Amino acid sequence: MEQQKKAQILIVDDDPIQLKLISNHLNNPDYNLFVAKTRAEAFSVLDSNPIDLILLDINLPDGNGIDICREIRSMKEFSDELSIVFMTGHHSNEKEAEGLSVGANDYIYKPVNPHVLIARVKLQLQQLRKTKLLSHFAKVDALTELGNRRAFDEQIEREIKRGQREGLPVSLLTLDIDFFKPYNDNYGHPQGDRCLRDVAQCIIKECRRPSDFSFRIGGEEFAIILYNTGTSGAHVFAEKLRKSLQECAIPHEYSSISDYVTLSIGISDTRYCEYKVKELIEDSDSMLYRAKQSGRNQIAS
Ligand code: GH3
Ligand code: MG
Ligand code: MG
Ligand code: MG
Repeated sequence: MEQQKKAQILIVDDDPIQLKLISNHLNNPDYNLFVAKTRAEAFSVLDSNPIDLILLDINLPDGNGIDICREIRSMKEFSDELSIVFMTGHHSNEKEAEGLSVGANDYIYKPVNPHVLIARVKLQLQQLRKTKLLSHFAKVDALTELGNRRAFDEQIEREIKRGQREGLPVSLLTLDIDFFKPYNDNYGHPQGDRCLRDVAQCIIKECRRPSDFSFRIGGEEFAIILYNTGTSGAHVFAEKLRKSLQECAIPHEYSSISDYVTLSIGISDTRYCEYKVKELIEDSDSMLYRAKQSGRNQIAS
């Protein structure tokens, strides 16, 4: 079982006594605590740490908690994988309702009771763990552990927008295993699944940069997005991947072109389709078709 990571908790309060008090209550080996006394400090901590939970005061010298909460909820990178709990001396139903309506997960009154604080923090972290697990399963292909079709659709949009913003190319590789139907028909479905996992491992091994993203988008079809890489770079990458699969030497007696499992790869590049998602995917697909038509186990761009 994977060891559970420490929860990262940010406490935001302009009152140093409160900060000390809350920190003491939450002093627990399972928690990693960060503190911030201002809005600016809070965002600086958020920028450079994977925070799970924020305990947020409402009145701060350079802003207020309600606006901070609203701002965080509008930032896509945080989505719902961050829990926000107001912790305030405002004993007002209106304020509490407002806090929850701008996206807070909970609202605690000060002075806090340590038992209540600990219990609520624990509950939030449990909820968060479930949310993260759900979003993992929604985006990961269970067979290969690569991103699934849904993850691909989201990522390609994101990377193309980023490429357009930064003026950098994005390449898309569409890959399809050659003669996989005869493989499956002859070796059986469980062996077919093993083959898909082996090919996926080969892909994972070659995607070395943090800006390389790989997916299984269909039965025996894969996609790789290479950020800041044009067609020629993508070609070098694809050739390395093709060689690497060759070295894996997965036997395939029923392939018409090789004794081993091979891939055909189509490549497209945003510079030829003005950063349009649909066109990029279509181009890559038609290049894959060309690679198949030209004899398989090859790359077309
Ligand atoms: P080509 O060289 O033109 O790509 O031919 P092919 O036989 O690979 O292509 P085709 O699309 O006809 O066959 C795909 C096969 O992939 C059909 C099915 O048997 C198999 N397949 C699809 N999804 C899965 C899966 O999840 N597990 C396994 N084991 N096989 C799958
Ligand atoms: Mg305050
Ligand atoms: Mg196919
Ligand atoms: Mg195929």
